[in-house]
Amino acid sequence: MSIEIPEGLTELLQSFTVEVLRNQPADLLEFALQYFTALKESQSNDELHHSALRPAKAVNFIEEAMQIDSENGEDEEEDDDEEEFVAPVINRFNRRASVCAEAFNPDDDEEDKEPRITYPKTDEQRQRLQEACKDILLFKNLDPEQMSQVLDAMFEKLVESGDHIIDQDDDGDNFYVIESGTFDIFVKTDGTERPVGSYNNRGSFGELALMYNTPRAATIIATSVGALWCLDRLTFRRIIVKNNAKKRKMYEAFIETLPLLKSLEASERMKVVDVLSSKVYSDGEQIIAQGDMADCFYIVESGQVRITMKRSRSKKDLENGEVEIAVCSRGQYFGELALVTNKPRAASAYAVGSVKCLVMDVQAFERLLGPCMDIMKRNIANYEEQLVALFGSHVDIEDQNA
Ligand code: 1OR
Ligand code: 1OR
Repeated sequence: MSIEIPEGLTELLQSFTVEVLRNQPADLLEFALQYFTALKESQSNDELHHSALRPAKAVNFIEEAMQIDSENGEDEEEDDDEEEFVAPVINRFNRRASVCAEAFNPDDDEEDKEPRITYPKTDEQRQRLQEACKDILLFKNLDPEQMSQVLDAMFEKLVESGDHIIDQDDDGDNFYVIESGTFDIFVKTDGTERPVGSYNNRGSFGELALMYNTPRAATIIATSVGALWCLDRLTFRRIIVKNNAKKRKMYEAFIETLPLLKSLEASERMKVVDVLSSKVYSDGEQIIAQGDMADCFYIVESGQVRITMKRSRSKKDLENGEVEIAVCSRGQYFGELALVTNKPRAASAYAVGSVKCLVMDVQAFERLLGPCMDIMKRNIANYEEQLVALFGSHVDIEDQNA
């Protein structure tokens, strides 16, 4: 007995299976319903426009990334056969039929339709990549599916000392995560370029041009051999910028209430939200260790944070161990002192109960919180006074690290 397989059945089921595996839906039936409804709709639309289902084009994703904000929506025809693939079925869950160059609208909550980029990686590469990305603040609020898409899309770039990774005023192509190496940051103002900071074997850069569609705001030059992980503009915008839109909605009201940020314009406060990420700590967990080098600034979102100092060497009557010197609660900040003074952490910080903090890296702190420096410096001056009151004699904050 021979059973005829209807034309298209295999492709249809294959595409559906691929989407199921990619999306891992909790409710398979519901997913199927949505999938086939969307498929039917897209077919009807296509018929309406007299365009039959046809192979979509794969793209050089990096080039596409560069085109995202251009007005040219007709770049569907690429000649490179090697980069061509046959789109299984047009559907709204994954691939769109053509590569069009519309600007990304982060408020667009529709299921994303962008092509997914995957650079195959060995286990060893993936492990290194995960290690490099584990403390990247911009990735902290991503859900596991978004994070896995980001990791898939990243590719490795080895650099030599002296390489210009980014030149100020260029267009933005990639976001970079540092796996290893040291990098200097230069900013040009009025034609004069000056060093404003550096990265030392950790951190990330290159987010601003991609987030705000602006020219590169600084030049980044490698000062050693190094390895970077790059994330193309398109994936960055599709995932990180979309996530930022959610973050803005979540934190806008809270950020408005912070006395520290009062001197910032509303738009500057939103930029602060863009670079903040939320970190959760469990009861007793150490957030900051006295004496460590500093690279983050913290605002308490919920719970309480205990600030402690090690026993002063100059006072014999204190017990060995740590003395509580302050408690920070919702809306208060900590971890600014080491960033302002460029010294190691003056105290330790521990979660009391479950704690949520908004965290910002040192470069963003310096870039965005300049106008808030007066408030912080006034508080720092108070620390010195409190130190005298608590320890009974004048002890310089720096001595605490000895
Ligand atoms: P980008 O896409 O503009 C250059 O490309 C990158 O340098 C930028 O994103 C940031 O990730 C990074 N001002 C501007 N960009 C900076 C700065 C910075 N530091 C790092 N980048 N400032 C220095 C703060 C330590 C402010 C200087 C006035
Ligand atoms: P950091 O970067 O040095 C520890 O990391 C943080 O604890 C520090 O920034 C401050 O944000 C925070 N002295 C020093 N650091 C303090 C103090 C403090 N209070 C909070 N921090 N005080 C004087 C010492 C007795 C405060 C007394 C209320």
